[in-house]
Amino acid sequence: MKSNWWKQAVVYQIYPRSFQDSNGDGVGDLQGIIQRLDYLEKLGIDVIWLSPVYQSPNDDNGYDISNYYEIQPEFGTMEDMEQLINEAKKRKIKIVMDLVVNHTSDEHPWFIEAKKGKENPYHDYYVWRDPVEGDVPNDLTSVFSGSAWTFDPQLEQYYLHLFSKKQPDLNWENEKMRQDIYEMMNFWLDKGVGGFRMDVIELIGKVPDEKVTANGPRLHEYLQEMNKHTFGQHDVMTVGETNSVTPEEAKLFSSEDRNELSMVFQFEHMVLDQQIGKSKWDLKPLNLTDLKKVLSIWQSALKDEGWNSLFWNNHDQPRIVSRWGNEQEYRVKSAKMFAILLHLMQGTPYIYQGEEIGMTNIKVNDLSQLDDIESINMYHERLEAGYSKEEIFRSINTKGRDNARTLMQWDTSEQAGFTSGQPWLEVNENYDAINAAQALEDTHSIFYCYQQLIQMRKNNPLIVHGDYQLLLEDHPTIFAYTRSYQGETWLVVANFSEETTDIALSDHPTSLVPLISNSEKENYDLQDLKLSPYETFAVQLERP
Ligand code: TEU
Ligand code: CA
Repeated sequence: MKSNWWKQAVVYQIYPRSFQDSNGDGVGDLQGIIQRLDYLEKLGIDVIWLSPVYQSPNDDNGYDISNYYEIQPEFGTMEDMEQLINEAKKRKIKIVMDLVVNHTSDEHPWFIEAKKGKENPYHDYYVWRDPVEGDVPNDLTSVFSGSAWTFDPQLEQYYLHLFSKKQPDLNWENEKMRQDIYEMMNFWLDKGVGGFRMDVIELIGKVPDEKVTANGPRLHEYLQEMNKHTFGQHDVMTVGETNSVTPEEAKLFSSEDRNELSMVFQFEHMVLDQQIGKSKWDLKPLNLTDLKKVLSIWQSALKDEGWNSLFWNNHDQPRIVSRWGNEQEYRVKSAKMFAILLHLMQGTPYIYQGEEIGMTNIKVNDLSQLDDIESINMYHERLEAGYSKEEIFRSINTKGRDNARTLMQWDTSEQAGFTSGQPWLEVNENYDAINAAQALEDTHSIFYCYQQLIQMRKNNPLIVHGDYQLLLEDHPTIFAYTRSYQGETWLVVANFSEETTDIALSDHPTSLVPLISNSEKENYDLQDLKLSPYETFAVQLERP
């Protein structure tokens, strides 16, 4: 029987490389995560989404898997993994694995076999095409720059890779391949994992000859088959990463009666600061009314059918407080604004490591400081295309994925307490002011704002089930909405700007004690609101 427990849950994403090193080799690991479970229990989260920890050559930091059944040695052993699952379980925390099955590493045995010959039984596990007029089969491109096709001179064929050339796409039309994937998923379910985050799962139905990548014709057939043969037999959660999904398509993935997934990550709000029709690197300022409109559409669309995930951050996105808040003067206030706005919406919230202490982007100005293949490939591609280094690094410092991958900042000791050795990536120098130890000491820290929001979700069914209604939709700097459930109504108001904003909200009580806020005010007069920069609060308008 499905309990839909994940509708009340809050998820914390860990990027293991950067979370906590336990053995001084400068790379985060599983024992390091185990050491920090008490911290996560204090925060109050219910689930850890663990970015990939399987064996990988790390071309894309683990999103290129060479063995789904073995733990990456630098992260630890299978025993460490089993210990993490059990130690988390003791704290009522589930471990959700990152399932990367759109592609494998080119060092996976399947691909090594596939390259041996067209007759090899594993050859058809991947997507191979003959040259067309001596060139690539078509103009499909990789997310990481360049063509999505790489030529294998032995086979005299191209293979498809929508990401790096070391990440060959799997051919989901091959039933035996699908069965092997399901067998692997059941291996992890039998270990007691709490579910899966499914990497670029919208791509597994691709039809390369028609240049169809997302939402291919058999996508939902595969997901229903996967559900039936694996997680559908367990009371676990699944979340699909679907970069291009629309609200209507999201219902196809997450409506309960379709027996596919629990929810999906939609990215419509995550592209509002890039020039339309261009790439993430082509920047434009965020327009708040666009953000209000997009998030509200998703709140309403999935109100009765499907389920929302709620996030500002992940390992691919820049830090929200730097991106759309103010990482200097108003860092704490703007970080709390993002937390309150998101966590009082309907859906399952995701906290990315460091978000709960207001970690920021990092400034780089040289290629040697980059780790992420996406940024490095863009650097070379755009330098060749004539972009200036200044333009390139403005884009990378604004949107590069390394911004999210700097070391978790634990305290003011060397390397922010992340490692006793030389870290794999440089630490953000602001760790002396921004770190978990300082946050735990400060009752007004961002950490305790998240802790309060997580506790509110557990104590108030209105947050999970309440109807959402946007207010002042055209207001350029105020983001305000209500949540209503069984006769109770909450009002959430944020001054999403650096200007002091005065507003009057029609005929409401004039003195309301905030349920939560990022200010010291003891009550709010809704008929005469003077909101300081990033000031945010929630009040109860009507009692049940
Ligand atoms: O991301 C999918 C994807 O398209 C990302 O590359 C992301 O949307 C983009 O970088 C934003 O600029 C998933 C994983 O989250 C990512 O870390 C992997 O690199 C990618 O798939 C390939 O596995
Ligand atoms: Ca380590």
